[in-house]
Amino acid sequence: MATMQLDGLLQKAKELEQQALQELQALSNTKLCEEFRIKYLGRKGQLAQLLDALKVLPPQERAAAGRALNLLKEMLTAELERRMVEFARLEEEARLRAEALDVTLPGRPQKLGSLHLITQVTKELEDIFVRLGFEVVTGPEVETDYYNFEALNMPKDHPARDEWDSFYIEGFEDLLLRTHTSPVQIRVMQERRPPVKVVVPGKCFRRDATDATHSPVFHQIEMLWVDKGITLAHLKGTILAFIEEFFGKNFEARFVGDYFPFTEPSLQVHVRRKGSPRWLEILGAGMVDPAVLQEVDYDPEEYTGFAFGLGVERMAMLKYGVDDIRTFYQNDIRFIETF
Ligand code: FA5
Repeated sequence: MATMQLDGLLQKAKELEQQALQELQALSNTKLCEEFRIKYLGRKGQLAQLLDALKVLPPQERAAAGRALNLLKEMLTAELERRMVEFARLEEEARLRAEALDVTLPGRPQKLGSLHLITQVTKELEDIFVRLGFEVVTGPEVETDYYNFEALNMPKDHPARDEWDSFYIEGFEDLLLRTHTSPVQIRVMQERRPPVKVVVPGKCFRRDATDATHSPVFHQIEMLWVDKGITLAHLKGTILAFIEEFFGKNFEARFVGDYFPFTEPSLQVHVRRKGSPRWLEILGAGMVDPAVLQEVDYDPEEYTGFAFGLGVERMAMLKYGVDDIRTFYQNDIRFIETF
């Protein structure tokens, strides 16, 4: 009985060998090789099933049959491996051929991007201020109530806060998107002793109704100069100098009285193209209020200073004849490519 089983098993092994070798010859790619491996050599494959059947043989026969099956397994594995390597090489070659770049083809020019007009104008203004001896610094766009209002002489119930209708951060009643770049004045003065001479470019956010000259997100450049003996004459001289440098001789400026809790006196500046009936307000300015200097432990008896915050979009509108501030944000490629 046992001999019958041995014979039967060896016969099956022979058939398996013939069939497997035939299939091996027919293989044509690595995917089929893998299917072959699973079918014959896998954990539940045909050879494994034969090896399993060894268990019923008496021990003395089991060894000889086991050796024969293992030899068969080694032979098929080696043969399969040889074919796998061959197909892998062919497939890699085909892939490289398919991905090959023809470096002799003529080039197709790609359009380069350019800086947005607002970025260009910000850089142009920064350059002017750097030439006038100012250092460029930046501050956070998400601010605390303290820096945006309180340290600028606007306690919680101050009516001037209504001027800057704010976006608060949900869940943090003390945090808001800064409504102007002035909070950076405080941050800088807290860190440094005078003289301080800085400009601060950055985004500002207000719940302003959108119209031709107002956007809920816009850009300001803040300027602050604190030292001994700074007067209103420095303020006017600096403003007139950078306006002429930026706009050239075809524009004119006028100073108009204003009110800011953190400057005294305060004023605003309007600019127009000479001959145009329309003035546009470009900045708010003033002499730094003594209360603000005290807040950062500067002695107002010893030091004075001036500051202003100018609207970058408004500067760009005037210089480049853009009638509506919304044009900057509509991303019309014809507008963007003009500059
Ligand atoms: C201020 O923001 C003050 N922090 C300026 C300042 C700084 C005064 C330092 C004194 C000392 P005001 O709200 O006026 O001021 O804004 C200044 C400029 O920002 C305006 O003249 C205008 O050019 C621009 N601006 C204000 N709101 C908008 C808006 N919604 N869209 C576009 N530009 C704006």
